Amino acid sequence: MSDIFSGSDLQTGEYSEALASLIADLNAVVPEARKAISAAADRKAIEQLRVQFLGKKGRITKLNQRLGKLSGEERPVAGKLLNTQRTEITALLEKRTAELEVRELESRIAEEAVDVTLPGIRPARGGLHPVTRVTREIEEIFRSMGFRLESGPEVETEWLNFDALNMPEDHPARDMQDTFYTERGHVLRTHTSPTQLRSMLAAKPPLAVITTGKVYRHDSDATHSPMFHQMEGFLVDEAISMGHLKGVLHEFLRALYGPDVRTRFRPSFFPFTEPSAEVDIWFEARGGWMEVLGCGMIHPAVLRNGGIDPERYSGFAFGLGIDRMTCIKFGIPDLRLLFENDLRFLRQFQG
Ligand code: 2NL
Repeated sequence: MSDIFSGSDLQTGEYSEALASLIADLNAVVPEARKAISAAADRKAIEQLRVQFLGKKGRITKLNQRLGKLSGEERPVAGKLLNTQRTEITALLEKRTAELEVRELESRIAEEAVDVTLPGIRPARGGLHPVTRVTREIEEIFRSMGFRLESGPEVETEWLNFDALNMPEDHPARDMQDTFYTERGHVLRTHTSPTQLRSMLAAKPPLAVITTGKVYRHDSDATHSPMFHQMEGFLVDEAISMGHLKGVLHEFLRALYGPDVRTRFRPSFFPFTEPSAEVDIWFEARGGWMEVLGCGMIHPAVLRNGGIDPERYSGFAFGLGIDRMTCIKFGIPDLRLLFENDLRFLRQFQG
């Protein structure tokens, strides 16, 4: 509809110079607008074109002002034509705007599209610390033999940590050099034995209990850390002998190191057991015996401190360093590696 004027609207078929030139200009506007609007690339360009053609100082307004120069007869004809052209341009602008909106929406949808067939990002998987793994393994072995697991406080009374275990005031382990003292009469437990005593004091025999946890000693080198992990266990009932001790520990070491493990009991000394022994296992690869735990028959004085009558009951006890056990199991050369939490080290034990 670029040329919609027809002379038949006028009575005479003749019209003025002013009308002729206005009609010519008007008829030129729509094709021009059509071309510009179809080329508009975005809504900002559309807005500029709207101002340029329909705005207060726009092309149509300027043409509108020329109506004043026409005769009363010609004016409505040209006015009608002008309105038609304005409507036409408005429609073109609207159509283009709608097109651009669709295109914008399409490109946004394309941009935001999620390819659900892409493989996901694998979450980093954590793993248990080797000490935790060995702790759980040991706990499970003893649980299967009927021992129950108990835990206790890491700040203990000097009495439970030392005196009750037959380690009197002048015992070398009580030296400030070896033990962390906290408030009066309290220490960071130097072994898990005080928790074992708590178990004795809390229940009557028969008792079969193990304890695992952190213990503290003022010591630090390749084979000693100021905090380390210990596991202890004891069994008290009537007529418990060294034979029961050997049987339980042999079964434990077979479960932990395999059915072919060779064990050796050597006499030793601990203040809280009598007699006392140390247990070695044979390491084929290293061609030697290796000490893995200490044990013995619970000293009668210790049983009494645990509220148990040594005339009626007897029992055995044992203890081992879990960190040392972990190093032996995995061939770790320096105990301190266990406490540095270097992920390059720890990742080797994921599984
Ligand atoms: C070792 C040796 C041992 C015990 C711990 C114990 C506990 C009570 C009574 C008697 Cl309540 N004994 N514990 C006995 C013998 C040895 O540990 O080499 N530990 C790392």
